[in-house]
Amino acid sequence: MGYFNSALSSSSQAKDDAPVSGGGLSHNGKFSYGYASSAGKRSSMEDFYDTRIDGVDGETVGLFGVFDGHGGIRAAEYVKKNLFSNLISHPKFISDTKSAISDAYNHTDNEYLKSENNHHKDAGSTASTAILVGDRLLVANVGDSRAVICRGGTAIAVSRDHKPDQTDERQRIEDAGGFVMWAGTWRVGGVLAVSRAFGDRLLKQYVVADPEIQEEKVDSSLEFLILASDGLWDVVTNEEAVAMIKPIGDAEEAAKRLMQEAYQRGSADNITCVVVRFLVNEDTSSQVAPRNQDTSSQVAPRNQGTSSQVTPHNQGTSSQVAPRNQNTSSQVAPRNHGTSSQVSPHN
Ligand SMILES: *[C@@H]1O[C@H](CO)[C@@H](O)[C@H](O)[C@H]1NC(C)=O
Ligand SMILES: CC(=O)N[C@H]1CO[C@H](CO)[C@@H](O)[C@@H]1O
Repeated sequence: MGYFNSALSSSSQAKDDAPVSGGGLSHNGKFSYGYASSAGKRSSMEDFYDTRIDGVDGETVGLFGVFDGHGGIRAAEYVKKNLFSNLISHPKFISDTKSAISDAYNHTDNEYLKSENNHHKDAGSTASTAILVGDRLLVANVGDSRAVICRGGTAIAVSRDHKPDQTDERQRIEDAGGFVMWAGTWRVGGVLAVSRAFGDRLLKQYVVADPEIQEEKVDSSLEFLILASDGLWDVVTNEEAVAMIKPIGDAEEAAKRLMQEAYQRGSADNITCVVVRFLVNEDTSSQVAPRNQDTSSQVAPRNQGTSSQVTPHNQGTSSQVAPRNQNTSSQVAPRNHGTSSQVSPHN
């Protein structure tokens, strides 16, 4: 799988904090996705995201993630570059997806810590990811980014925010010899406001990258999924977010709408939203959808001005907030409005 190579080159830029957005459609016509990301009111950007559609063992798979960094961008950037590659190449990715996800999280965290040696000790990252394999949606989470679905019109959180004041999290930290202390908010060791994360070398015994994973069936009642960093969830409730984008068929427009709303409500943090719309539930029950179909039999999703849209199949649609990988973000998706970039102070 060579689709990650392009993420490595970098160029520097300073910049305005113009938001980026983009999106795409799965080759099998079963889902579309969109993303929108903004540095928000402050100028540095530590949110990253990845959206990919790929084929593994004949299955179309979708991989979506939001990675909110702290203490610098190193951990979030690393996770964005490596987590999904590690996952897709896991031998049990299709047969035992849950274990593969746990392993990939653990492995990616270990490799990150190795690669950083003693630098960037404070860098860490959340990961809120959604993996689509056939009619299964697996949501895995570490930290306080959040996944919410709309099922049958109702907003349902499908991840739990990992905060140090949660009883079981606090217990786990204390059992490992750590402590949780109030310092503006509850913090592990008086320092970190999330109880699980990638990186965070100094707190690693307590702040683990062990994901909680929930599985959802993709059926006719599942309408869409939102993944977002706390820049959204700090100012918009799950119910509000779902109600706001329910009428918006275009996933990119929906992601932008959420980002703009959070910004307008004064979110002071980085804001990154990914929206995945499930298109299986259109009235196609009688229609047989053959696998490996060629384009002539492809189902066209409703509501979507897709005529000019190209399907980024097998394209490693990696996308990124930080402008240092400008060249990758422009190849993300044909609809990418890649309006320049974000500041990403590299240190
Ligand atoms: C994570 O990986 C380390 C090193 O390979 C291993 O010792 C540990 O048991 C793993 N933890 C989990 C939860 O899989
Ligand atoms: C623009 C903005 O809010 N930047 C923030 C992104 O998040 C990091 C970590 O939370 C902050 O340090 C930045 O100021």
